[in-house]
Amino acid sequence: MADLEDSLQVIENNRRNSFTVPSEQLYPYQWNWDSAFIALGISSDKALEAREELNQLYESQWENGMIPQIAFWRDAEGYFPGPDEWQTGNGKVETSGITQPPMVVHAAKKVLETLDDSEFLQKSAKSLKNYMEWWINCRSYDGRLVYVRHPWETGMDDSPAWIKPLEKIDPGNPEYERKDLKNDDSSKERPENWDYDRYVYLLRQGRDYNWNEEKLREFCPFQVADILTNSIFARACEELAEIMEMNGEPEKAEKWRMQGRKTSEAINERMWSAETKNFVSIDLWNEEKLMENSAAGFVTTYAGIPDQQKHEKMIENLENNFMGKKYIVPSYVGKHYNPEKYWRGPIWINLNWLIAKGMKRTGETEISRQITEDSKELVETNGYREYFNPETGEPHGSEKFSWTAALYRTWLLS
Ligand code: 9WN
Repeated sequence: MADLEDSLQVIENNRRNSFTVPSEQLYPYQWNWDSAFIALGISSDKALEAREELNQLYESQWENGMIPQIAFWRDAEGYFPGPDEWQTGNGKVETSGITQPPMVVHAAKKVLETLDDSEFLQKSAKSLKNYMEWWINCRSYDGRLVYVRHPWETGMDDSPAWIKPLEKIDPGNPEYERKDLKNDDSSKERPENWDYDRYVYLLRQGRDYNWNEEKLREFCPFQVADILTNSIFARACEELAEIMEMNGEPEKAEKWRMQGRKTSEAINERMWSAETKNFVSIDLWNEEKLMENSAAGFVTTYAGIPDQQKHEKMIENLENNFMGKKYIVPSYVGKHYNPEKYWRGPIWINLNWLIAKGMKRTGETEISRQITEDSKELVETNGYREYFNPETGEPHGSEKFSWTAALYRTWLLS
């Protein structure tokens, strides 16, 4: 039976000293946005552990401000690509050379609401400001939209939106051994070798350029303004402003509020597709909108971005194309839809959490309620799994997945 105690147990079993692995089975290290979701899920009743989770994440931050996607704090088997492949880090810990959506700002704000801790406040203010400045300095052309240079940075690795930009890459015949195909199910559900060849190509290119962002801006073939990352970034700007206020820095707070507005405006101006009736990502090499109908577009509501007209069209799309399934919200609908394949259709609890929160913020309380109820039911019936089939509710991917347990708790606690 899923409940507060049981979900906490999942997280505690996945904790390794000062951080929590997404799942021992598949992902035995610290992941950036996973840790943020985990901290969020325990922020109100286990705030000290949540603080430790984030402090450990801050420890992995690079000198240039980037907080990496993975920090390899321990030796572990069973994950590719490991530290030997990335060959980088910050001197304290080996890490990957890319990042993930900046959910950590929201998590830190939540922990700061529970804990009166000036040391953690100062540390968070400094680390998060550096991280957010890194996005603008190293990952933006216009100071408004930010870009990613690897599908793993989006957290939605094999989203059909990445097919077009990845098609431009000829990876040759890279040698590597996948470790994620642990059984027949995972072979069917995880991304294809076609995608992995290109993931590895981009990784090795980053390594060849010594993770130099300026050089990679010149040469990296995958440069995408991802709608999910930009929406989370816009909200993170608002919340960084609040953290700056708490830290007695009102001028910096104003600067981040402005940044959030600038990013939101640019999203309305540049990332809307009237044809798809959704916000979409952009391939920045040729300014091409990646027209796939992904649930990522609905996360714009999480930062209150859509203007009225776009909002209405987008809800029409959500109701007509995403809500016909037994459970909502499928991560994608369209010609590449597969209800069991990773980010090509299954329901992911973190995406549902973001959309439910956004729907509530923008006045769509009934949709928000429905997403929350469906998500809870999926977990209560099938356990804390990584993803679920929207047509049957059948669970897939890793068992005892940390962010599923953590976000389930936020619903029980609210
Ligand atoms: C690559 C850890 C991570 C999540 C991502 C999810 C999956 C990794 C992988 O697992 O990605 O980062 O190897 O498939 O797509 O969102 O952070 O849970």
